Amino acid sequence: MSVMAFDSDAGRMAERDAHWMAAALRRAARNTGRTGANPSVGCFIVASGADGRDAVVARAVTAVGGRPHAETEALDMAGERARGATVYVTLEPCSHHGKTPPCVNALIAAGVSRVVVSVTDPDPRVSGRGFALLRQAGIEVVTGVLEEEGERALDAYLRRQRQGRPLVTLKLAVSADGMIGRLGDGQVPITGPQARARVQTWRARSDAILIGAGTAVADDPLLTCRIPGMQHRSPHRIVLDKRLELPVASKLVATARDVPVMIVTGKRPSDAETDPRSADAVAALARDAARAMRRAALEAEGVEVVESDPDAPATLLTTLAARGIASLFIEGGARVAADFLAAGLVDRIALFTAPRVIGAGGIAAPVTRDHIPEGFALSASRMLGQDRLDLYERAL
Ligand code: AOF
Ligand code: ZN
Repeated sequence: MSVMAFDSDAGRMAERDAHWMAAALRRAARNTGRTGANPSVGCFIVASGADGRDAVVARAVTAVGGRPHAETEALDMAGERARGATVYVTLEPCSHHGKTPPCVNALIAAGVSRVVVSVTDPDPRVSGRGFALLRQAGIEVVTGVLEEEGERALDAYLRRQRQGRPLVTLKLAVSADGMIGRLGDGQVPITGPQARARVQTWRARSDAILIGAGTAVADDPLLTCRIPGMQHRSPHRIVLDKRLELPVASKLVATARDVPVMIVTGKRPSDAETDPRSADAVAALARDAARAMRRAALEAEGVEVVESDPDAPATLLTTLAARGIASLFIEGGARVAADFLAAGLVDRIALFTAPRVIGAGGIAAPVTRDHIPEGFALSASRMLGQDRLDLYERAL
């Protein structure tokens, strides 16, 4: 049990609330990217001891997979010690009967006296109702504590709830001469080991990674998180593959039973309009048959094939959000990056610039430090070994 002393002065209350909310936010970060369609929420239950000191009686985070919710976990841990205590929670407690009963009911039944929250839940089943029910039960409710930090911690969930699409981060590794690779050369190493390790931790925190078929075929990447102890945190891998070109022998397909692979492909072209006896129609039928066989072969290996127009990034993002994907990490190549940027659907750019020179035959990067798309502002920079990392964010 950790103990912390505070001035009894009422003016120190805000400071105390901010202190415990910061602790709840740190706890929430533990399961970011691991709670499925549910946000990772942190919860601390703090009781005042007779000596006026705060004592933590429970700390919890939304469980892996999204349930139980943080508050019910914390209340279970606290037991009778929750009575009269203050509950710090990073998101408004839920008021709906979903896959689990409402957290507000559990908080009321436990007899807590105060609930301090960072962010109001935009889920239409909750949104303000959680606060109202707690207040009706005579519980003091304080909202908006460390709200900016809370919004940042829940950014992917909030984006999905408010805009119906995932938060999109575009990662690019660019050589000193502004290239992302070399035509026909497969994977060309651009960044060093520290930058690559950083990319793998981002993979672990994302719900899904997306690449284009060109990159999937040329590079034959695995796209998993291989940091020791974090291998189980690899996200879903998505390939935009209009013509179903991903080889059954690729590393992605070979590992599809361990880490899910989704192929997004175009709808089958309509077979109307042409004369069914024409050469065009016969060729189209042959193409359809070959495609159906490739699809069956991929599905037999455990790959999920989804039909959505790969040239319409907005539609694709809506499809992904409906499947519970709240954070998407785009890893290549140039065409996919350019398409998402042009559609205004990139929220953050993680740009690595390496000292290595690619030279002749290079594939030009759609973004470099000298050519940052309009609307993005630099939010952080650092060196990782020899490579420079610049993070850019789109102003909301
Ligand atoms: C909480 N605490 O830890 C989380 C909450 O499908 P269900 O029943 O699990 O409900 C999902 C919704 O619950 C989700 O959209 C969000 O509103 C809320 N998530 N709420 O009280 C938690 N993860
Ligand atoms: Zn809940």
